[in-house]
Amino acid sequence: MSHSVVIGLGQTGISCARYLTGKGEHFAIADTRFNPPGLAEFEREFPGVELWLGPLDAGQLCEATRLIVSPGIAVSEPAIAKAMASGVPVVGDVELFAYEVSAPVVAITGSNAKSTVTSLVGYMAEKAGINVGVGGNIGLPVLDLLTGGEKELYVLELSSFQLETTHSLRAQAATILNLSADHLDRYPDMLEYGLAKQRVYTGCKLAVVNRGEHATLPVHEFKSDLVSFGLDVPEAGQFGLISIDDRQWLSQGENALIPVDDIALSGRHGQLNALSALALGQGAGIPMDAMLEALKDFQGLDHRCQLVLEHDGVKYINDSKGTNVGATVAALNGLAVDGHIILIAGGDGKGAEFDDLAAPIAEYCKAVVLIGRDANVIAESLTPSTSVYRAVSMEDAVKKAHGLAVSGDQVLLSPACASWDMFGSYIVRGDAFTTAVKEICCAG
Ligand code: UMA
Ligand code: ADP
Repeated sequence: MSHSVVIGLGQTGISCARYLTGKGEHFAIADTRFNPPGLAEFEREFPGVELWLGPLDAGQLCEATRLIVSPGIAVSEPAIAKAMASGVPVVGDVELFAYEVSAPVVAITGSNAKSTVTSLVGYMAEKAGINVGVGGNIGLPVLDLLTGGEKELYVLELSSFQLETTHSLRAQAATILNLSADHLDRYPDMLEYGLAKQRVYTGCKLAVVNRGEHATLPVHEFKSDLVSFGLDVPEAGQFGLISIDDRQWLSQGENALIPVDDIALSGRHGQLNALSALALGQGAGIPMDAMLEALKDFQGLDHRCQLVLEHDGVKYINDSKGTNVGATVAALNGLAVDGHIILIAGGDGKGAEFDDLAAPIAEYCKAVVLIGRDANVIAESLTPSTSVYRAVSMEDAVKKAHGLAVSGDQVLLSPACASWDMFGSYIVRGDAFTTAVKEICCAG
């Protein structure tokens, strides 16, 4: 019997199974793990559906009519690659979503700021009274957005992994917000990683690019509209910053939109994120006045440069979502308090190099407290004059940072690494920081 094979029994796999069941399609599910997270849900919801656990069997996959591959598993995995080579089409959940939607889609990728900008564009649409669905890599599988009827607009955060298996999404507005090293344990080099992200522009109506980062521009032949954002003075039609009577404004060309002091997002990177959201929202037809209202009260998301508390004049900031070097560099530049930051960093570096951390750390940090598996790799990348301390746990790290901090300093958790070597997720890591900060400050 002809059938699709869904690979992966996580959130995506379960959403694909629901979608295929709804369409009355025959399918099987495979997962390389013997006890995948969606197992109990699967057994409850899909009795009778064939399930293959353990190492993928190339023979079985080659007999499928198509493979629907979850983002957590690489399409270069030998059994999948073999099926592909024998002509079996390989798609992902975003591709299935693209077959179904007729409403416009805003597609957002990049190494950092995806979740922030995705939520912000969604919030702008809500402010305008638009019935909007927000999902994707941010945490809600795209196919789950289709339940309950079609929305007027979709705002999707897309990872490079999801884009690899997407061919038909023709976004109304699409962006690569920025590009810095990440996931180099899954890509041979930055070129391949960047090319996966470039797929977001395929067939889009408007490309929104970061004019400060050349790698965000479409590299393939591109005939659609293009608009840029950046922190410099913009040319006509582009988004940027202008000065009026010593006050900085977000602007489109010469058209001043909102003073930077009036937006709730903090830091230079917050301004950049606001500008990209305005460009995307305009491309999707969200009225400007609603977008500007949204900027006044959109505070950002938890675990992204989030103030935990201020104690004895020291600010404790949770940027646990800083999971790569580019994010931590942006957080340091965004806070930009010369010599007053005590940075807690380290974890699983995902194969990255940390050289780009050295300069902003030398400029902004009075000390660095390192945790996790790649602490030594980070320490070796820093300038010799940097004060480096080691900690064995988050509590230990916060204790050391607390001991070093004086009034006017900021203790920043921005690890530049994934959390998996010590914590279940960046959320668990951020919560551990918050708990330790509260306990240590209250005791002290
Ligand atoms: N896995 C196996 N064997 C399999 C299938 C998966 O070992 O056969 C492992 C993967 O290596 C991975 C884990 O299982 O470590 C989860 O993979 P998955 O594809 O089942 O993940 P889902 O639960 O479906 O969640 C995915 C995204 N996860 C990944 O891309 C790893 C979620 O992004 C996303 O929110 C969700 O789909 C809905 O779209 C998470 C993420 O970490 C937040 N994304 C990466 C990032 O942001 O850096 C890309
Ligand atoms: P993503 O979903 O891409 O991981 P998030 O919105 O969750 O992005 O933010 C992740 C981290 O990126 C934040 O913790 C912050 O340190 C950093 N960041 C925020 N804005 C920017 C930006 N414009 N450029 C680079 N890094 C940024």
